[in-house]
Amino acid sequence: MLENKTGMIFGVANQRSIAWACAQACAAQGAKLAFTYQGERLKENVEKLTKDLEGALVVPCDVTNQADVDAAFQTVEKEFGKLDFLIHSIAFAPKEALDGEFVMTSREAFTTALEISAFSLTQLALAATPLMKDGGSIVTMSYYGAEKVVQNYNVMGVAKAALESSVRYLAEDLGKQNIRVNAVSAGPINTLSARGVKNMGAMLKHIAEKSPLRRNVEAREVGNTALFLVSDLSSAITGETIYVDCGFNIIGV
Ligand code: 0WD
Repeated sequence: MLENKTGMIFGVANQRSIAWACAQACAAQGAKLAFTYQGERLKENVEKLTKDLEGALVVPCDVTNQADVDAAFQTVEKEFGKLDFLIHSIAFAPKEALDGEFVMTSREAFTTALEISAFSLTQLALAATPLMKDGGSIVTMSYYGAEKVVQNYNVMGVAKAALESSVRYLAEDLGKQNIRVNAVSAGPINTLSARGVKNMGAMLKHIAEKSPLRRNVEAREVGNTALFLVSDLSSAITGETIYVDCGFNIIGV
């Protein structure tokens, strides 16, 4: 499905990362992939995970550093010549902001969370556009806390609301170049980032009881949806937020 396509994947931290599930789904369909890692602490993880993927590139990229972003895209242009898709699976908020009341969010925590978790999509979309010569597809990861209050999700919910809105504005801007932009709103999955959210265990239990499918989503299922969105099977879908949450979002009382 993705033979002769090249993709860039942001946000692999370890084998549990949603980005890694996306990478596995895309690699299995023949995509050639470039991975970015944030800082030296994650370099070894990403290199080990990707060592058996033929032709995979691994480049550093902390999105708070524009020089890193520029260098990463230059390397991809040099090695791959073009880009067909980009998967953005990055988020961060200081730990203290993910506990207690939202009203206590500091200016610094707000700015950091919004910069890394929301602005980075626009930043990466702008850098990717010149490489998407035959059109392209950009996918990001969101969460239900963007639209409803989820205890302790706090400023990350506000960042995800900004992210989902950015998806719509980017879809309009880039549609003229046949570049599609979509979000996947994933149900909670026990990853490194998720462990930063308090009461994750209780949340997983609640969803397993209340969602229509009576279970939690697996990273593999989010990866498969990302694969659909970067493939030509979704060629008329842009600006959307697609739920991959075992149906939890449709439930009222
Ligand atoms: O329940 C979940 N796990 C859900 C996650 C449900 C719904 C959505 N998501 C979202 C997250 O908010 C995020 O946007 O999916 C995305 C991926 O999250 P993940 O796979 O759950 O978490 P993780 O494996 O930790 O990957 C996120 C990575 C970072 O990992 P750590 O944990 O080291 O912060 O985002 C990257 C980093 O690799 N990251 C950055 N990358 C570049 N520059 C930066 C940065 N400044 N900051 C964080």
